[in-house]
Amino acid sequence: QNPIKAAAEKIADTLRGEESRPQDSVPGKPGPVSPPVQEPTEPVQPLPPKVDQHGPETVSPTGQPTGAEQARVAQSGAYLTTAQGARLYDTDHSLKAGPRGPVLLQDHHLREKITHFDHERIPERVVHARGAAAHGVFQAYGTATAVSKAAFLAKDVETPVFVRFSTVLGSRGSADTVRDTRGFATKFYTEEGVFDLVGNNIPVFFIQDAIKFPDIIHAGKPHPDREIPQAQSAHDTFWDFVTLHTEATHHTLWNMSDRGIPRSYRMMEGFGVHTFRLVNAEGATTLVKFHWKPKLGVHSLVWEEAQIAAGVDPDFHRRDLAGAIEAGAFPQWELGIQTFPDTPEQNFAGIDLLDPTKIVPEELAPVQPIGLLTLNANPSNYFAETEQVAFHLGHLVPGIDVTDDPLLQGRLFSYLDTQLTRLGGPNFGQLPINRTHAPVNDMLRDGMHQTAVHRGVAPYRPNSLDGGCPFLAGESTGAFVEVPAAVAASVKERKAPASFDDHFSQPRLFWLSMTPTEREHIIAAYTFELGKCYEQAIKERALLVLANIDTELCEQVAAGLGLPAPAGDSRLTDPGPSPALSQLGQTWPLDGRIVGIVADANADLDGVRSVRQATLDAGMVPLVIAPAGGTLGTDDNSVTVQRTFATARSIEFDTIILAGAAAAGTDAHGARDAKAGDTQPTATDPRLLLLLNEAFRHGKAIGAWADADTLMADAAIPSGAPGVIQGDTATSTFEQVTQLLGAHRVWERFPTTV
Ligand code: HDE
Repeated sequence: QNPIKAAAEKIADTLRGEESRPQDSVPGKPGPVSPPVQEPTEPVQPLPPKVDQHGPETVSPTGQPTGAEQARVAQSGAYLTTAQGARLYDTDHSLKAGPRGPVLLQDHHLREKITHFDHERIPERVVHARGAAAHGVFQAYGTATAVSKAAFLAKDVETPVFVRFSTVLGSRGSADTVRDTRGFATKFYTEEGVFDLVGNNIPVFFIQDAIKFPDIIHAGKPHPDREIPQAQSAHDTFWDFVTLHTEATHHTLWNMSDRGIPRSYRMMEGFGVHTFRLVNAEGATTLVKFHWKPKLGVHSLVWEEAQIAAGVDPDFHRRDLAGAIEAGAFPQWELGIQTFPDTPEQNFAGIDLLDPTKIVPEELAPVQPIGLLTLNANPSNYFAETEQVAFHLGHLVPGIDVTDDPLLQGRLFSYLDTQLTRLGGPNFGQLPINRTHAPVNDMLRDGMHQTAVHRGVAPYRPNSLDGGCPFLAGESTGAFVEVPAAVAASVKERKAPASFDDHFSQPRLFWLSMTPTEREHIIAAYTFELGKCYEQAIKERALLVLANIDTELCEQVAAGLGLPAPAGDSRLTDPGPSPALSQLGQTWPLDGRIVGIVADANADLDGVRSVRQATLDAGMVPLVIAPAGGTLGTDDNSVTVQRTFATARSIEFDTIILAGAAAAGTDAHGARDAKAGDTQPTATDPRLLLLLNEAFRHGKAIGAWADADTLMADAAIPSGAPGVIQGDTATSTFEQVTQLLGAHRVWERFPTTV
């Protein structure tokens, strides 16, 4: 058989059938990790779509695949065709008058191919353009039924979800690890219709009124003249605005904290930000704030890592999410609610619940878990799913309603409006990723990109010609009925309530809740960002703002900028800390963490194999790093190299373990310097020293099971430094390193200057 034809048929088979998929490795319900964690970047058969990928219509309510419907629609049959299905025999040459002749206008395939390509792009999101997403399932605990009648919150109900994470400021091709807020938007395909929870990883916002949104975004985006800097807040217009508009102080402080540079989307909290109103089956209402709590804990990069990653691996977060899911280390979050009585004041413990620049400390209103989110499948097509998904706060289900938060109210308008431009018309709800899983019977008709074939003659109500169909539902038949919340009689005016005026007490609460290490990072972040501003007046104004938060913060940043600190504000109060705001001090699961094992041909390869296995057994990913690629050891018992000194950079690893002789630093010379027949050890490869030095400065555990003193000294790692393990055996080294990993970093090494 013709080999090309055979290959084409094989691809077609893969696209067609579930049979070729290994059933035991199909991502399924939340539960034990399956399949065992593997290196995410190793190519895994079958050809796409792979077992970790699903289209929106291939996932059942329980997250199980239901068939490759999506692939069949877009790609059926083994042969390349035109859009009309005519089979093609050549797609490499345009139709010409002779081999050297002019191209003929009648070449439909040429024109169709180029024309479609010319129109492949759609406008990127005006904010949150850069994103990564995954499919999953939400399993309700049933604990919310006392406060909400939403069907998907009832005990053990499983609802398919699609979650898109994003950065706010950067363009679609910008780097993942910039200092910014992250979006955390979740689409629940419930049986009562779609519910979208469109949140961020920071619980407060820059502004209190939607009318200020264009201002903050224009200030944060690149300067309009030269269009620099990309995806950064470290520039004059951003700091100009946030220092003049002091309601931005709280969010800016969170951005300057470690929350602005998450380690992974899997390790971020999510917040609904606004207060929402829940309604139970009896019609009683409760005000709530939504929280997503990651099972892996809340972890961050250090600033130097974030900067290195932006160059070395701009897709750092996107890769991490897809890789973890592909490896079977499914990320999980608990959804929780803080509940508040729905009183006319809409105020709790003196905090205005309609002010989106305020949190309610968890110590005052604990977060009560109501369900578990598991992301268990990667999208099959970035554009069709991640790019075309359209979230909207107005996508509500019975049991969940909005409040009068002026920021929320403006958002209710904005999302539909922007999607009309971005997705080219009013029918984007028919795109597979946006389609509800509930029956639809609307009277919306026609428009650009209409793909539904509506029947009947009477798309209006009342009608008799279609027998009065469709009918109106009532509350007992599942209608979404707005809560008849009272609106205080008032006059029309452009004003904010007096309770929105306090812009500093909660930033101070945040600052006072930080550990010394976290404070050091905040000081460094302000010093960096303001140091990138040109205008002296902006820096001085920023220091005045900081003086209203904390005297030490202001003085330290002023010292870094080389400016006098303005006098501290004598009215600073001590609201007391909220320990829940700090990221430090706990021990967290290790799922999906990356263990770098440095080895060379002379290393203790049995030890390397045992550390690899122990890493896999612990649900982590081992990556062997060697001077050059290929394998180490003899053919029948070799170790595969996954990273070389040229491709490994410390940011990728949560810990570095040096194997046997490699640890001595005598033979870990680079492929770059090595020559065939070398017998004498050469100097240690500077890239290995850099790897170790960076891992050390970034607070990562380092282990070795041979004498590594010289190597450590060469890498400027002080002898006896915390978190540097000199083990006797591979196993004991691994065990000690693992103990340290649970705390995320070796915090005793901070404060440093990174
Ligand atoms: Fe958004 N926001 N936003 N936002 N937002 C958009 O909608 C807007 C705000 C958030 O992955 C846009 O479809 C206004 C707060 C996320 O597709 C746009 C205001 C929070 C995403 C828009 C806000 C968010 C968006 C751009 C002030 C956290 C990405 C493209 C009133 C609670 C969703 C789009 C995705 C996207 C408007 C404030 C979160 C322009 C006017 C507060 C996660 O409609």
